Amino acid sequence: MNFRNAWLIATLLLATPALADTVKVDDPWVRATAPGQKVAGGFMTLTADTDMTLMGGASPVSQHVELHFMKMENGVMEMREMQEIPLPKGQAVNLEPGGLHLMFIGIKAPIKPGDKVPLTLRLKGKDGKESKLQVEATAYRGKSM
Ligand SMILES: [Cu+2]
Repeated sequence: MNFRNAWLIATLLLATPALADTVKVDDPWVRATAPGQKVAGGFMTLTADTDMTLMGGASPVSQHVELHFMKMENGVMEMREMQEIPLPKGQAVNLEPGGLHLMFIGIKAPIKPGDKVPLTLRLKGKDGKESKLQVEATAYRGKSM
């Protein structure tokens, strides 16, 4: 997806009043890790029914869960941490390999294919109210976009 457009739309929608605070999570998955691997990417599609912001996450399988994005810059793939990811009302935001994603940092034990990985997403509504969303992500060794 085009991140620049996503940010622009998020800005344009700021004037819309908030009604409910729910986020639909589609196809959450985590990339299974090789022995000794300390990080893993987490992916899913998030659709908020009102303007929301993804503030971060937590999981028992890792020390931290960070928000990241990958971007080609001068032919080099760069990964950066984001403080938050806007979830504009009604718009599917894809967390996917090569784009926005969650990063499990400090994996405590190898994540095997088929494992169910519990994940808590931290969300913020437009009124500033924070909420948590429980997600169960399935582990795959590799999965196409
Ligand atoms: Cu990352």
